[in-house]
Amino acid sequence: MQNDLFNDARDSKRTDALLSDLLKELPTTPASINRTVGNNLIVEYPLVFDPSLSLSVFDAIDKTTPWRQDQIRIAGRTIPVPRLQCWMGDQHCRYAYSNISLDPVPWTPEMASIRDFVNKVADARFNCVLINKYRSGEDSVSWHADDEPELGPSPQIASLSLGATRRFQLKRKPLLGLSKSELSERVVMNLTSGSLLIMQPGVQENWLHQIAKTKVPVGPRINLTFRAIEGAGNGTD
Ligand SMILES: O=C(O)CCC(=O)C(=O)O
Repeated sequence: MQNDLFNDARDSKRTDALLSDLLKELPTTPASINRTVGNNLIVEYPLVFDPSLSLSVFDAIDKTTPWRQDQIRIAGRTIPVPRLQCWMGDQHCRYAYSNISLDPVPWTPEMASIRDFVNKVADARFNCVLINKYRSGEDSVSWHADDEPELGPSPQIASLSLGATRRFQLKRKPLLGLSKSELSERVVMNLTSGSLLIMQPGVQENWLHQIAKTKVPVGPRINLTFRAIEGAGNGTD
């Protein structure tokens, strides 16, 4: 991906300053749509970054993130996680999921500016972020909830998407007492570049989500899921 917004930025320090200035000027109450899923709420901000800024932010993140190719063990086999990722956050934000245990890399100046912006929009104190890069339609994440114990009993999660549009699907967790029709409910949202979703408390307790593989040719996509790990700082280090 290429764009010209930062062409006058001669070095990376200047690029950070430009990005941080641009983000400070953005409205922190952008247009939003409330989407109810069962008794829970997802607030969708379809365009927090315009297309040109989305491209610039994509490029800045892509260049400055120390991407990792993690491996997971499934049924006795070790396979690469089908996306690149990086766990970034305050010093004490250790995180474990699917048998992967992650120590955070420190905030890059670019990601710290984005975190501050997202914290203002969501009125939150996110102190860590899982950065994912889906290189093509072959990359994916299967059904799961962001409900690890370190996120607390009822986490709020913010998800910012950049690059190719991908389908975000939700289905109910198979909880006792749900009817057949509730269990067959599906919600589908197309996550476009520059959009932000705030999954409010309740969503992770009751719903699973996934980004499925697709055979439709799609370009790369970066997704940031901001989280707060309790007792691990207030999102400012
Ligand atoms: O890429 C997305 O939109 C979702 C990412 C996700 O669910 C996760 O990282 O937990």
